[in-house]
Amino acid sequence: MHALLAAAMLANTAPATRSDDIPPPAPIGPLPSARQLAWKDLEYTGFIHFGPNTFTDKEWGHGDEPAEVFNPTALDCRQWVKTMKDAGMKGVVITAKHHDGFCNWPTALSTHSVASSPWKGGKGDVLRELSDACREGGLKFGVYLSPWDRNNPKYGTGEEYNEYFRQQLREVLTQYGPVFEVWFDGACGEGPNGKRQVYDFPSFRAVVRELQPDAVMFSDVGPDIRWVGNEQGWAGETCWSMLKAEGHGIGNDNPPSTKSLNEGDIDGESWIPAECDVSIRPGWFYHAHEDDKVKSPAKLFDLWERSVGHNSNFHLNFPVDRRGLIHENDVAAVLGLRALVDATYGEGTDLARGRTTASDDIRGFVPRGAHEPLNDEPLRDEPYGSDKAVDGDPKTYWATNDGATAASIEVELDPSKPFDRVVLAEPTWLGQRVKKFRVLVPANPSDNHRDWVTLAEGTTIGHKRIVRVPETKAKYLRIEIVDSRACPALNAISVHKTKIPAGAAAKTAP
Ligand code: FUL
Repeated sequence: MHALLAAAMLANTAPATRSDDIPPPAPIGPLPSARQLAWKDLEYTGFIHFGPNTFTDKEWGHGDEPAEVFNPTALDCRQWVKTMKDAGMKGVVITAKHHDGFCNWPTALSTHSVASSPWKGGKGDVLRELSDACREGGLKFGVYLSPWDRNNPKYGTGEEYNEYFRQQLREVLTQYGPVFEVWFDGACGEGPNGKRQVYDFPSFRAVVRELQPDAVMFSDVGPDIRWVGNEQGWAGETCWSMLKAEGHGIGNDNPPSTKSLNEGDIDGESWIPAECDVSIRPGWFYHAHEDDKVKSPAKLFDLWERSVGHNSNFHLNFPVDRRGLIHENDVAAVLGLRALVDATYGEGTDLARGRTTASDDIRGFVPRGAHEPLNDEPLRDEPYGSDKAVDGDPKTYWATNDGATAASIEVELDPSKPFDRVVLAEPTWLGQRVKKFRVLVPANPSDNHRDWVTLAEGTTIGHKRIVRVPETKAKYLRIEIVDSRACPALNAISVHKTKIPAGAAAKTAP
């Protein structure tokens, strides 16, 4: 008999004491805002780099490129939106303005924009077309507005440029409907007059909060989402949503190490989760010579698992081409990723869903070391029972009693079905709690399950933690929370088998 079950049945000959009104665990700060929680649930979003660089083969335009170079022949934002929707993305952020200062919308504040280009006789507006296509297709719309502007003569003048930038923000945040994310790049180079600008970020942020209060702001240090410390698309194995942001800024006064951005800080005073931005090609902008350098579906799957599965969001860039389309090779790669994600994590793949569970600590039971009995019906409706971790509902969760910093939960599996991924999730509205965990299976199914072998050890969990384990078949899966900042809770445990075609195995190294 299952060891925990056996102990549970002995210990629970009489029903455990229970309360009819068991309070939830107290949250442990810092805590996420509603807008941060909503953004985290998106998990996977698109990024678009498009502008004069697309036509001049540059990554950083100098700002002196004539607007005439911008002339897509077949721009179709519906094709972008369809590609991203089909890929499983939930939103898109477009470079409204990159460092070259060219505006993809007909701004009233500068002549360096689509209005001076030959595209649509100067009557075009990329932000209009994309935001309309997003609304039509059900994708969230976001903007990247580069503070570094190598074209505008006001750049480097101080308050005059800061006011220009705020006015630009007002244009892009008032004319195109709801904006879910505003992306502030940290670059601060020289402008057309050879001067650098001192950005007034507090005032930029105030404009965003005023005009789009639900939008999250990205920058190196948030305030809502942080840069993950690399542009390769992966977060640390340890990844806290907390960051020591105080005393640090954007660009040169970043938090001191990429470690802090990449892994977060357990003692960070601010809740600023990471976004993993990466391009599907080597460059952010389109270069024909990179048509054969598009990341493979297996590589993208590796990054998807190490971003979404490392308590971060995956923000994947498409360098839109000179036609104004997402290139066929990029479309094929991203749909290939979708197929891999669906085959592994899609509907019907979870081998733990609805299975029998047990735990040595259930919130609301008098802490007496008793185990929850399996299949004991009167206990199955416990609000924080272990079954809540496998019910497929992210709002319900298994939770332990106050004061606990360690606890175990077990799931009975079908031993005929192999698995190589275990996914764990915390109800992060209560704060990020778990510091260390182990994934175990019985050493020998016939020895009454008293000996366990460790398949994997980990640190943080957060919104979603994908744990790669050797391919295994087992009758029981045991998750041990070894240490936690406050009594542990899990709202999901799921178990999966990857379906990656032979020869396309994902690398695990960064
Ligand atoms: C960087 C920029 O300098 C790149 O051009 C690109 O936009 C990337 C997403 O952010 O810092």
